[in-house]
Amino acid sequence: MQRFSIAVIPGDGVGQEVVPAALRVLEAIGPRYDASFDLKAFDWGADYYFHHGRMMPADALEQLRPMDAILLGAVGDPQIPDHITLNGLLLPIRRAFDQFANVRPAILYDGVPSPLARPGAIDMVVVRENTEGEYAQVGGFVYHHQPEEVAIQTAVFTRRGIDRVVRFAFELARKRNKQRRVTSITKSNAQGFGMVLWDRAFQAVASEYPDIETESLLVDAAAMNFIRRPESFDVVVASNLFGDILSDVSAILTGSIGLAPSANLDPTRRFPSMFEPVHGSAPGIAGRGIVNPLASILSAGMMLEHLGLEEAGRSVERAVAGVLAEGKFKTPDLGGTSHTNEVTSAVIDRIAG
Ligand code: GGG
Repeated sequence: MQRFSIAVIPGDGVGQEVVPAALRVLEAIGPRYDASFDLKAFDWGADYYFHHGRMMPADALEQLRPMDAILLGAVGDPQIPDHITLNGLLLPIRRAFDQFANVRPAILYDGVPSPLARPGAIDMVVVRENTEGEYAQVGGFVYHHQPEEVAIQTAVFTRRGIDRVVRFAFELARKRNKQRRVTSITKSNAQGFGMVLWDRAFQAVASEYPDIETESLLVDAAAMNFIRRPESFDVVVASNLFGDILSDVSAILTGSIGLAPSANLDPTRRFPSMFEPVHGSAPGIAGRGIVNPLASILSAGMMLEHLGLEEAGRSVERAVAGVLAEGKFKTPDLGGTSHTNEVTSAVIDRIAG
C-alpha cells in the first residue's frame, strides 16, 4: 500500500464544497489502486483572516513543506480586497515551493456545449509561468493615499525562469504526442525588454526540439485565434498574467470554468505541488450546493498522476468524461439542475462500476 500525505486547504466560498467532493473521489479510488491518503486539513483563508489578520499562519509554509501534495479549493471573499487574499495564500505557496509550471488543460468533452459548438475539437493545455513575470510583486507607492499618488508595478522576467517553463512546455508537447506544437504568447512589440527576452529564450529552447512545431503570437492575436481556431492549439506557453487570462478563455470555450482543473507543479519535485480548480470562490453561488465539482475532481486526478498513480488519474478523467457524455447529472453552469453531491456520486459510481 502506498501512502501519501496530502495538505487540504478548502479555503473560501465554493472551495468548501468542491474540495469535499474531490476528497470523496480520492477516498473511492484509493483502495482500487492500493493507495491511501493521509489528509491534513488547514482552515486557512478568509475566516482565518478575520480572526488572525492574515490568510495563513507565519509558519504555514513550514507546515506544508513535508507534504507530498497540496489540494486547494479557492481563495477570495467579498469583504477582503482580492490582492490580500491572493498575496496572502496562493501566490506565496506557488513561489515558496517553486511551482513554476501552472498546467491548465482545456478539453471539450462529449456532451458539453461550447459557445463555438465544435464538439471534440478542443484539446489544449495552457502552461502558465507561475513564479515571476507580472505577478512578481515588485514595486511600490509614492505619495501613498495622497491626491498625487503614484504606483509602480514592475514585471520580472529572468532567463532561468523563461527557459525552464518553455522547456517544460516542449517536453509536455512531446509527452502528449498530439499536434506536437508549442505556441508562445508575448506582447514583445510593446513590452520591449522582458518579453523580448522571452522571445529569444523561446527560440533558443525550440532549437533543441526540432520534432516540435512552433508558433509565436502576440497576446491580442492569441485571444482572437483562441476564438477563431481553438482546435489549432496544442501546448500554449505564456507569462503569468497572459496565461491566467488565456486559460479563462480556453475554459469557457470548453463549456464552463467549472470544468477547468489546474496543477501548480514543481517539476523537480523538491517541494510539494499544488492542485486547484481554475475557478475562484464564487461567493454568488457559495453554500447552495450547486457548484460544479468537476474542476476540483479533475484537479485531484492530476494530483494522482503527479504522485505516480497515472492509471488512477486517468480513471478519474474517464469517469468525469463518462458523466458529461451521459448528460444525466449536470450542474447549472452546464445547463442542468443537479446538485454538487449528485454529480460527485455519479463520478464515484463510474469509478466503482
Ligand atoms: N482556485 C483557486 C482560486 O481561488 N483562484 C482564484 C484566483 O483569483 N486565482 C488567481 C490566479 O490563479 O492567479
